[in-house]
Amino acid sequence: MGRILRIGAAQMGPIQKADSRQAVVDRMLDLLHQASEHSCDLVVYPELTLTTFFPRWYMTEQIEVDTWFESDMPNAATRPLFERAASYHIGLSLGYAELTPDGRHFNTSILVDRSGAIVGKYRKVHLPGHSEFDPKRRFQHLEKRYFEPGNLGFPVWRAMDGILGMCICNDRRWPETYRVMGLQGVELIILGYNTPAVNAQRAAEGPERRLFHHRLSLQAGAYQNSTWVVAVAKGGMEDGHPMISGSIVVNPDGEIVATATSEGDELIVADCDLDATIFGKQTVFDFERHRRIEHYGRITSQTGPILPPMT
Ligand code: CDT
Repeated sequence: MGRILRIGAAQMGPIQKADSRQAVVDRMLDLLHQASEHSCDLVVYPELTLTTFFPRWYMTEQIEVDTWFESDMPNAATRPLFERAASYHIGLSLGYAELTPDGRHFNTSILVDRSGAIVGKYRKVHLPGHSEFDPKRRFQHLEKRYFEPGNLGFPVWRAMDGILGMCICNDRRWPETYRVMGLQGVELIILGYNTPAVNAQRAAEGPERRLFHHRLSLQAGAYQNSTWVVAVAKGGMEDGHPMISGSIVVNPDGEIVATATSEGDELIVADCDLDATIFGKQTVFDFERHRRIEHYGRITSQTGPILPPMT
């Protein structure tokens, strides 16, 4: 029979600058209701679910920046979501901009259990983009300006009868993300993303190429660690900026088993058998038997490449 976790990947369409948290939560509640009708166990929402992708805007006043952040979670806007999910007995995960009591800023996601309690928190480690206005780009990507790198590592949690982990958007492009969780036995990785549909520094790189890299990263990460991966977009045309959608669920063989078909709010449902991770973890990716850590030192001792000397 296996350990089936029925996932609702709750893709969101665009959220405009002027949209209120309340309006966004109403849309999230609609998706949650659909998930309850499909008997989902866990609903996954995107990165920075509650607002537009504000790092595309250059801001100089911290007071303005902080309007995009949440000081509490749940808070007045999101409490109805937590309460409704608990009443349905459904777990959830969502991303938001976190402002801590001591004034620190993180790009964060949380895992909430079926009772409405937060059981896990992850803070985005790989922050893409830049920290100062860059006139050479077609648009800005100022995550390095508004967030500091996550300080919690890549933890996993025993939840929902499985071992679950989280990462956020750009993290999905880095093999280290999956492997650190793989080394803790992760069975299902959930993540949200906001990915511009064009490369700000290379106009020829459009949505097809971007979707290819998105799927390539997720499928490789799933296969090489024998884990499920659930990736959920906030996509569509946001404040005049196109973003890819393409939410998918990938099985531990690296195959895509569910895909969003729209660029709007859409729930995709997939039964993830966590026992399907076992075969890969006991054979080709049995880390204990096959990894050769004596050759991996550079992975943690070096950041950029060191080229061989010229002869
Ligand atoms: N939100 C986020 O991390 N977006 C980045 C865009 C960087 S451009 C490759 C992403 O990796 O999708």
